[in-house]
Parts: sequence; C-alpha cells; structure tokens
Amino acid sequence: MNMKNNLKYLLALFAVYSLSIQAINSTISSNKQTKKPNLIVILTDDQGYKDVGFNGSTDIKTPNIDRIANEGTRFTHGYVSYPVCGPSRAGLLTGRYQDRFGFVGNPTIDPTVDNAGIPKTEKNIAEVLKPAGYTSGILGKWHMGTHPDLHPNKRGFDHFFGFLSGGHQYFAEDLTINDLSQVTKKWQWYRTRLLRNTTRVDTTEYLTDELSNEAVDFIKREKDNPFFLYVAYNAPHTPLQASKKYLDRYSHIKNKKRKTYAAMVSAVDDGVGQILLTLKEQGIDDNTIVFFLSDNGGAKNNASDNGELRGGKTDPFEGGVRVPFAVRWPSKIPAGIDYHKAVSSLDILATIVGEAKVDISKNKSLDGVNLIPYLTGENKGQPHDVLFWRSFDTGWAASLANNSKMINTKGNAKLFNLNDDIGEQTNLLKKNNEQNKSQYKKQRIQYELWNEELQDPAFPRLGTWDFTNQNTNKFKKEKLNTIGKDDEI
Ligand SMILES: [Ca+2]
Repeated sequence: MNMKNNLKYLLALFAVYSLSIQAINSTISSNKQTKKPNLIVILTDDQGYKDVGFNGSTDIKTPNIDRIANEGTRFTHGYVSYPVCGPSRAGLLTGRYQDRFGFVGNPTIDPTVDNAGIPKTEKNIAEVLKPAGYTSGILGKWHMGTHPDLHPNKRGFDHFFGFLSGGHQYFAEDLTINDLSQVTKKWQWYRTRLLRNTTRVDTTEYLTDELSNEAVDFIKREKDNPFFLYVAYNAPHTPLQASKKYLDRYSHIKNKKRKTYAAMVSAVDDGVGQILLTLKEQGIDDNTIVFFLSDNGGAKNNASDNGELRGGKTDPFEGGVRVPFAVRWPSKIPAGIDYHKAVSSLDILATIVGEAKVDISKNKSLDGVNLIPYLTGENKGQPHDVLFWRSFDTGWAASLANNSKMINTKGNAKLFNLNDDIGEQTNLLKKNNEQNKSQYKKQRIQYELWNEELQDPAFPRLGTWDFTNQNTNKFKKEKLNTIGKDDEI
C-alpha cells in the first residue's frame, strides 16, 4: 500500500469512525431526551410563608432554597390541601383531596391500628410511579401510619430512612426509645431511634444533616434509574433545636426562639444546596424536577413568620394554607418566573405523571393537574377554577375561586377579595352588597357539592391513644358534621 492509498484508507477509516461517534452521540442524546424525569419533593414542616428569601425574608438567609425559585418558578399563590401536617401530606402524596378517603386529621401513632393512614384503596406517588420503572425513597417524616402494613416499604417506597410519627427530637443522643410500642406518655414518640427501612439504627448527627446526607447518597445511588425522592424534613417543626454550626449564623437575632428557628431553616437550606450540587455532579440536573414547599403555614409555637398573611397552622386563612412553594426543572421550565395563579400541592403527582407519561387511566381521578404546560406558557388558563378546604374536626369550610376566598366557621360567613386584601381583613359580606352575597352563595354551593363527595373520618386521630391499654381500635365514626347549613350572611 503506497502513501496515497494509506491516506485514503485512513480518511475512510476516520469517516466511518466519525459516523459511528455521531450515531453514538445521537443515541445518547435521544436517550437523554426520552428518559423519564426524576422527581424530588423537598417538604419542610410548619415553615412560615415569609421564611424564605424568595418570599422576602430579611433575617433568615436561604440562598439554596432561593435557587429553586430563581432558576425555576416561584409560586406566589401556592397552596396545600390542609393547614396541618398529616392531611396535607396525604393530599400531596395521593394528588387527591384527603377527605375523599376520610383522612381528616393527624392519625394516631398507635402501632396496633391498621387503618390510621392512607387506605390501600388509594395510590401514593411512589405506588403510581413504580410500574413506570421508578425507584422511590422517603427520608424523614412519614406520618402516614405506624402499623407495619402502612410502613413506607409497604406503600411503594423502596427506601426509607426516618421516623413514622409526626415530629421528632433533633439530637442523636435524645433518640433513646427503641419502638413505638414502648411509649408510655405523650410526645415520647419523638424520641424513637431512626429507622432504615424496618431496622432501628443509631445516628450521630443533627437530624436535618442526617436526612440531607441520606438524600445525597440516594441520588448518587439511583442516578441511572428514574427516581422519586421525598425529602420530608421535620424542620422547622417543634421542638426548637439547632446545632451550634447553624446557631452561630444567627447570633445577632436576640429572640431565642426566632434564632433557633432561623438556624433550623438554615440547616434545611444547606441540605437543599447539597441536593442541587449532587444533581449537577451526577449529570442529572436538567432532567430532575425539584419541588420545594412547606406542609402548612407557620405555626404559632415555632416563631415562624407568615408575613402579611392572616393566621397560621390550623387556620382556614391564608397563613394556614398558602405556603412557600417553588419548582425547578432546567430543561423545561424557564428561569426566574413568578407564577401568580393558584396552584396546589395536589398538582405534584399529576405533574410527574403527565411528564413521565404514566398511564393512570385505571386509577381514581386526581384533583391535581400537570403544572408544566402552565409554567411554559403553553396553557394560558388557570390550573384550578376553585380550591377547597374542609376541617371536619373543627368545623370550618373554605374555598378560593379567582382570588375570592369564602370561609365559613360553624355558620359564621366571610368573604375576602385577595386581590386587594391579602391579609383577609375586610369581610365583604359586612358591606351589604348583593354582588358579594351572590358570590358567597355561589362558592358555598360549589363547596356543598364537593363536600358530598367526601368521607367521614376513617380512623382515630392523634390524641385518642389510650396509653394504658392502647385501645384505639374502639374508635367509632363520628356523624358527618353540618358546617354551613345555617349560614348567616
Ligand atoms: Ca406541619
């Protein structure tokens, strides 16, 4: 072979090589495009609406949480389906109003009660995504039942690291109870040792740090699978406890409760930073949808700040149900957008189902919608004509339609226009205006129709556990209440 032929041969070889590389690149790129998106839901507990930088916090710095909003969408009108932990989480996880299946309050943590959680007739996000090839993990607070049959591993989650009840002590040395069956007095369940799946484990670090480290490990381990990671921080729920590392950042805050609360939020923020960094390092940043929100508004006992919003945790007012809420998905959602139409935690399941193209035609119908077309501008409408809230135990009803907020508390009627009264200070029904009365009646009728679809309480709630003989199975169903039948306008 002479030199000319050699050159021809080499050029031909190079052409074949280039074509192969192109083909490989194109296959990789098409795999990337068609790979189902990962979903991470970072949920905080009892965090105030204003206690993130992206909602205007001045004393608490949350640069990492803010990245989710700044590099994605900030929801100014982001709602949860109930202003208390348990029901709110049941709504988020199923994408359905939790009262549809009788989840009206925080479930008892009596481990002998096999129905105090999400019933088997409902599917949570992990269960919905499993047939589509997803691996799911939950870190932190479960609160969806303590009976072995209701354990996260029995409810679609491949990996669980955390605790089953509704709150927890933050320092490892305080986790001394081996099992819920050993609890003899109220709140002692906050001291159970953590569980890795069904095994009790000893830990050494501040709880929020433990959960963040686990999130990093999960992402690294599962990066090649489509995954759902539910990071259910119990911070900044009481007890107010923070480690020195975070307290030192807020030595200038004089109020001790607020200082500790700020430090607890700061620990979560560090965790969010670790999660975002890991996604980038593992090359799955673009293909991962990250939601951040709180499970209800700031509580009265944890020094949280709901800003201009009225009330807080447990209330039908905005301070109870409107929460810090943002989503980031670099490959699809434009950066730095504020979205002002009402969205709900109920939308999270519908969003991943829509984007991962999971067939749920045989499942019960969802109350949430896929938010992505609204966030890309493809759909100019509003995700929800109306959102509803019902508190069976305390007897109030509420709805929101085009920023018109209806509240009824045992017959006491209120109507607010959030467009110019975000603090719900002016009850428009006091103005003796026919238009306002008719708007109220319209929302009440809508509410009653929705209420007809709901169920009575399905299980005993927290506080009904008799510690002496743990006899909550004697729970009897209450009669359906009749809130709002005698509205006085
Ligand atoms: Ca909560």
